[in-house]
Amino acid sequence: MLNKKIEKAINTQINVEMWSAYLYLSMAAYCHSIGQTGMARWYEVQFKEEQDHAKILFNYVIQRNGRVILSAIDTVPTEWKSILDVFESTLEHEQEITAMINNLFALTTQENDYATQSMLKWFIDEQVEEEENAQTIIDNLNIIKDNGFGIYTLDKELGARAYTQAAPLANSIL
Ligand code: OFO
Repeated sequence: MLNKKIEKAINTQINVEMWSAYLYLSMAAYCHSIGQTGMARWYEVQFKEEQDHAKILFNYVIQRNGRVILSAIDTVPTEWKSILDVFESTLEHEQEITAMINNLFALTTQENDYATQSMLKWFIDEQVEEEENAQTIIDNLNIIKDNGFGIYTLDKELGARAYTQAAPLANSIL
């Protein structure tokens, strides 16, 4: 049985992951609007990954005989100043998510909920990757600056990103 405090915190996190998915879909739309189809594709993969994160938490609550409560997804930004701005916003967002996952992990320590703590380890590792991915693209953009060929090449490279279902969802219908 899932501790009620933890259940509530995971439900909040499910909503945040769905908001993240919506945010990245909005970023994909922005990239399409400025003709960066490879970058849009990168964000479309990100959109799917965020849904996976929500699904992992959804499955976990059910598995522990808890109750999933879905709530409204807030509106998301729709405009950014530049390609660099959109990726900087991504990094900032991921840093906020890392802090939320850390708080959730801290709560499991406080509540002696070791099963939830174990499940959250996947998210802790995932956040390292999420921040690294955004930082690497920002570093590349800072080198490229306004170089058209550089932007073109980066767009092609990011467009090659493929979606892979998150490992904890293996054998899950969701
Ligand atoms: Fe779910 O990790 Fe990004 O937001």
